[in-house]
Amino acid sequence: MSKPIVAIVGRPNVGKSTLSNALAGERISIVKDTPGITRDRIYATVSWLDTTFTLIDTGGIEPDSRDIILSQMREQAQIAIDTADVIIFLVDGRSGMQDSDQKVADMLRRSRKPVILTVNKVDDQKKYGNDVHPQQPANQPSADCVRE
Ligand SMILES: Nc1nc2c(ncn2[C@@H]2O[C@H](COP(=O)(O)OP(=O)(O)OP(=O)(O)O)[C@@H](O)[C@H]2O)c(=O)[nH]1
Ligand SMILES: [Mg+2]
Repeated sequence: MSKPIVAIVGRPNVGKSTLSNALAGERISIVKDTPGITRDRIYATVSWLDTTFTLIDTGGIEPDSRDIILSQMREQAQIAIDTADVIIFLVDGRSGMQDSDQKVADMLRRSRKPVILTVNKVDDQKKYGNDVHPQQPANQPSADCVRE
């Protein structure tokens, strides 16, 4: 049986490639604090817990742009959506919900595929506190939010 396909989709700069690299365990995608860095579809085979799957990192979707490059990136992301068995819809918890997130959500709804909404950039423990970081029993170190 062929491996299931998981696509990471979202608007630009939300951290799709960072998550993709973390899941793949290697730097397969370029990460930069500039929107529009990933332009194509980037594939990796990932083993996570007991499952092996194909992961696709996609370019950020700019839903309304008529710019030729941005519309080609949107087409590439649509191909990933069409190919995927499951879609990780990545959003940025720091910037909050944007109009383009809603438009990406509409695209994903139309796909009728299973979608996992995933909120990224919530690693600031002071800001997000126990909303996202499980409380640790006293004198036990927290290991859930270590970043390089
Ligand atoms: N604080 C924080 N920053 C993050 C996190 N994930 C990604 N970033 C930063 O966000 C910026 C964009 O990350 P990318 O992974 O390149 O984002 P992307 O969605 O692939 O961007 P495009 O390919 O341009 O659409 C980089 O500066 C990352 O270091 C996170 O969980 N927390
Ligand atoms: Mg990227």
